[in-house]
Amino acid sequence: MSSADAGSWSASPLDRDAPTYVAGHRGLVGSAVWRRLEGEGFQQLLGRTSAELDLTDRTATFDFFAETRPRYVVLAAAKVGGIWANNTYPADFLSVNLQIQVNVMDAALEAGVERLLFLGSSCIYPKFADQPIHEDSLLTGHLEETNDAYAIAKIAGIMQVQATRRQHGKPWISAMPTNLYGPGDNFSSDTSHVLPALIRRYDAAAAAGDESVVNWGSGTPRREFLHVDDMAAACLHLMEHYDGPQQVNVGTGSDLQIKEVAQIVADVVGFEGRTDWDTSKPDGTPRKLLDVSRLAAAGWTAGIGLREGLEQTVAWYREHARDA
Ligand code: GFB
Repeated sequence: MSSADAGSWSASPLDRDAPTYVAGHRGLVGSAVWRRLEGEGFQQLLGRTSAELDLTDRTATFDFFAETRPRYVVLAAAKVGGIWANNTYPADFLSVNLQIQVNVMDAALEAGVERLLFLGSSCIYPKFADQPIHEDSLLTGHLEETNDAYAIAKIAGIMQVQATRRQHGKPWISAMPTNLYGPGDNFSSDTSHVLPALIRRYDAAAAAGDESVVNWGSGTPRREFLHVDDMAAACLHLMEHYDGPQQVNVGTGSDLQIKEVAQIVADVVGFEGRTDWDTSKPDGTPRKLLDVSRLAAAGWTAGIGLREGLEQTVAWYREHARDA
């Protein structure tokens, strides 16, 4: 996969009056992108819920593009989940994500979409990649087993962007976010990522006056967490400044151990009891800190600190999702 061509960076503003489709606009990332674009004055945002448009339905997807003719697309629609969901339903994660990506990108090509941003995940990189992980690490080693199927789907998406650039000359791009969190996340206890799971667990334990909680794994893996509003800002920055085949990492540049993160969540929700660890649950990859120097050199860095972001997310959870 081409890594030698790191692309070019220059200001190339998007037209705020152009029809712009946010695929997955009800999800964690898509809803944040929608808010960001709305705030930036985009006048013709297009969104469809999965009930209105099933993106695994190729004919329906092509019909939607033919009808609405978007000029720009942010491809944030995906089947996502935490370590347990990825490990338990690998065939679904592979198949559904491949179908969504292929249908949206093929339909976007046929409809003449000018600029498209494909969103992947930091799990595309090898399990034991050098840290922090540079974009050049892609396909240099074996993947982490708990999410290899999802990762392969995302790698295929990067390749479809690169192939479309090569064969059709489209300036489409890909971004690879680190672990994301924020308002609108999935807070279910089994299928969610670690932060929403910890928020739900510690918040419930604090409310019930429990003495202890049990988290998954050893607590020793390290993870990097980016607030989804920062991610949305990075998406727009990339679409307006980047043109190249290589995927661009998006993160904060720093990580911490899961047990440290758990302590912060406990503090934020006001839980003062004990934390135990269930080591029969998988740890996943030991570390995946992204090298974000390319994006930083192009003038974008994350602005929301983890504690601040968590306080805001806990407030959102209590208002919107706790009783769901
Ligand atoms: O966020 P998470 O599910 O995903 O888990 P990954 C991160 C770490 O938190 C793992 C631990 O070491 C988990 O064992 N953990 C502790 C918990 N308690 C919990 C809990 O209650 N729930 C969860 N979910 N984790 C995912 C990939 O990997 O990251 C996806 O499976 C995707 O493909 C996503 O790339 C961003 O960071 O391990």
